[in-house]
Amino acid sequence: MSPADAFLTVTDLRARSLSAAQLTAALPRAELDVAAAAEAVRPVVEDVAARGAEAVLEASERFDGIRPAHLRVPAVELERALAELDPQIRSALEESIARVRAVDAAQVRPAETVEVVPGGTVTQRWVPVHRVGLYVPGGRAVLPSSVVMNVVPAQAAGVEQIVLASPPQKEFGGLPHPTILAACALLGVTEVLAAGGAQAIALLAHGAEDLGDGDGLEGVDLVTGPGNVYVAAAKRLVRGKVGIDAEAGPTEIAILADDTADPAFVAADLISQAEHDPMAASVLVTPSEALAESVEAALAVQVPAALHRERIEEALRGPQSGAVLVADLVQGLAVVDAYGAEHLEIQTAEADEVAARVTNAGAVFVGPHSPVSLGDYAAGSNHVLPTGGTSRFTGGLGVQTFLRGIHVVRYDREALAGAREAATTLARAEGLPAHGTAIDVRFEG
Ligand code: HSO
Ligand code: ZN
Repeated sequence: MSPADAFLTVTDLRARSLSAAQLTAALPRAELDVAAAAEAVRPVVEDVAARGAEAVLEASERFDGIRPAHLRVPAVELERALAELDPQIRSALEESIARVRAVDAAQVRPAETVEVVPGGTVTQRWVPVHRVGLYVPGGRAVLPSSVVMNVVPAQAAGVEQIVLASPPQKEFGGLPHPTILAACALLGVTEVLAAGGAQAIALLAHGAEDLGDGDGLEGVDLVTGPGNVYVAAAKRLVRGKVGIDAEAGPTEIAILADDTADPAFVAADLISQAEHDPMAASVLVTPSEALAESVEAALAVQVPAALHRERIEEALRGPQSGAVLVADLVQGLAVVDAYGAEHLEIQTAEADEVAARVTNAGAVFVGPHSPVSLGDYAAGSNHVLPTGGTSRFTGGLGVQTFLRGIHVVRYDREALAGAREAATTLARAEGLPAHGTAIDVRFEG
């Protein structure tokens, strides 16, 4: 198999027994050099920190080819965008918002109090981040659905101040894309910046004394949202001054499928994410050589008919994509866990049981009728998800991204007496006797 003109290069792991680390090395995945991009964007980020709005405007001229008339989008533009929004797109956005809201409402966490001993409690309070900056890209594709995916969980968490930044578009007079503005208006987001790329991230993090309209911009506490490698690099540079969600890389789909899967569905789903970016990754993992062959045949039919066929072909033929043949679903699960895909589809017999055994993925899509593109828009799940294998240590954007847990400790005298021995012993063991004294002093005299 794998003829010269195949879309997916085949890696055959059937006869190989590999450790998780060896599997990771054997699987297709592109390296994203965020460190190199960080060096490239460092001057821009530092310039914005030093000179504020003027540095952002100069960077926009250089990178977006336009100097926006307003860095802060005027309220009338938001209202106009919503008034002029195609009613069908409006109701689709409303549907998407309602579904994500329904899921996110259930993620809001009440304070939990544990009585550790009588009179001694620890309460975990969940407190929203005060001011957040949400980035919505506007390069190759303009994605108003990403406005929904950033804003809805922040609102559900109770974030008070939301600032959204999206690149100025030449064809819209230096404003962000009107559908992005309309989505902001629909969600009640009023602080919107016409800024993109590294300069937008720097502006959100550092704020500006005067945005060019006589008013300042306060820096945010947390920056979230997807973007290209320069956006990821700028997030890396501002991290520490502010929080960030993740450094997003090109989108990924992995599909674990057996011979019960419909090859046309599998091919369509691989194509759907390849459509984003020539660097997007589409990976099929299957114990069925026959399925791999029929998916390849379906790709040969579907790819040439796609609007973005060149980009899709580049993504599918790239070293980051491929088909992986495994001995069985047990090895298939080891492979998908080692890969830790941003999006993982399970198209196998007993799909629920197989999906329940997955431990590393940004989101899992189960069965033949749960394609990733459903999750991109209208499942109720979030589509801002960890890429590049980072699902090993982080989840996708959600209500919890915007919440901080604060422990509130309340002990009375008796409860403190019960903890005295343990605490003072550990204080002595650590050579920090003043720690012990701070307890003992309460029982002396
Ligand atoms: N699949 C992308 C999100 C997206 N797709 C937005 C279409 N619009 C990353 O999860
Ligand atoms: Zn997508």
